[in-house]
Amino acid sequence: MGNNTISEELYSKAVELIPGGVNSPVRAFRSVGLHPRFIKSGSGCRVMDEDGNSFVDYVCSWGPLILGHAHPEVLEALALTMKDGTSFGAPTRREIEMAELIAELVPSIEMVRLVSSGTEATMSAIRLARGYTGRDKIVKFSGCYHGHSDGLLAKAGSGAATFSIPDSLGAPKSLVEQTIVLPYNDIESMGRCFEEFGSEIAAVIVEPVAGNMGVVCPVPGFLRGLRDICSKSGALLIFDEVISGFRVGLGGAQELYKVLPDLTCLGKIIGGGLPVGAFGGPRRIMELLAPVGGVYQAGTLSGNPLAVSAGLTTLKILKRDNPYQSLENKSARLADGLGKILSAKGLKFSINRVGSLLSVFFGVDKVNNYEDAGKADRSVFNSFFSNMLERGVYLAPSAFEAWFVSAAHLGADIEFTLECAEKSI
Ligand code: HOZ
Repeated sequence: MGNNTISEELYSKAVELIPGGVNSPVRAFRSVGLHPRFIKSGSGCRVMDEDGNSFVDYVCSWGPLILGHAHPEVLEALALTMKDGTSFGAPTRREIEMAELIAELVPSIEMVRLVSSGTEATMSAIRLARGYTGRDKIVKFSGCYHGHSDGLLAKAGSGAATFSIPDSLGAPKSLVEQTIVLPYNDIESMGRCFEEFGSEIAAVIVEPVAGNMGVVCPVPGFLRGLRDICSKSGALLIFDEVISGFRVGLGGAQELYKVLPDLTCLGKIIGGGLPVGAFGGPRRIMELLAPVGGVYQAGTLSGNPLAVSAGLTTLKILKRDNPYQSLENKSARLADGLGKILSAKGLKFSINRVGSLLSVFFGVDKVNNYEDAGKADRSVFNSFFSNMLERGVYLAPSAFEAWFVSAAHLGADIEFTLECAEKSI
């Protein structure tokens, strides 16, 4: 035990008390054959582990930290809010401000309900869609991940893909049978599905930029096609913008691709690093929620003052500073640099990127869906991952996850990352 690192010692203790030693599977380094680093602190684009190692961080808490770690304005807002108490289970002034700002910035949202996680947002949006349409079936796409509620754990991405459990044990068969799974980016199969089951389908849920099988961009016409088919059949189109919301632009993927869903799910960035999710849409649908309508949905800590304060401050900063062009430039430099390094070494690869969201797939030359992603060479990823970690770059420990660039990553951090990549391939 004497020569172990502090992270190793903490990990051996954690596995005795917490399943797998982690409170969310994606944090385990199992699929890359390592033990997780225990993180002590974060500042800007860097995290520090318990052993005193510092890393340029591209996990950024799996997406929320678009402004980087410990942003001073977010911390100040939290400190001020905290002085008045931490939770009331009653409405507070900032929740209105937050709803107003979300409705202003996200094109399809008129009304919004705050929850505490992305999982809650998608689960509630599906219930609302079923209540609104009076239908039971839903359509999702393989490799998309919409949180861990039963009916959405069918051919799921993220940790479910990383650990080869795309269909979870314990999800009732009768419920999963209501979920139709189709290939991403394949509008023909969607058309065929609707010819057969159209009148039974309540909703189609999709990540408009997929971020949980690595990053997969929508091919031209895919999102528009989904919109048209849903509108024709009366099914609701749900965009899961938990990752893409406020990430690929202020108005999310719906603004970028100019396709409006009926319902939008948000999370990650809107919590500024605290637990928040949200779902929203037009008044005619949203007012079916209790206490106005008959679709029940609730939460003790929904709209929690601290979470709203961190989220609202983050959204205000994004609106004020509009960092998206700068994020685009840095991320393009990173992706181009990585591409040049891989090409010079004669390796086959595909780098998928939308703004500050990107993925590198090794050993394949295009990735348009989950099947393509599954062909990527995981052993090359695993050695790349551990070499990068050794050199001070912290990537998500899975070939099926995205890299997140934040406003706190400076040009020098990108160049450092490229130097490390050059030596790590
Ligand atoms: N969407 C995140 C990873 N792709 C989820 C993070 C988690 O599962 O902990």
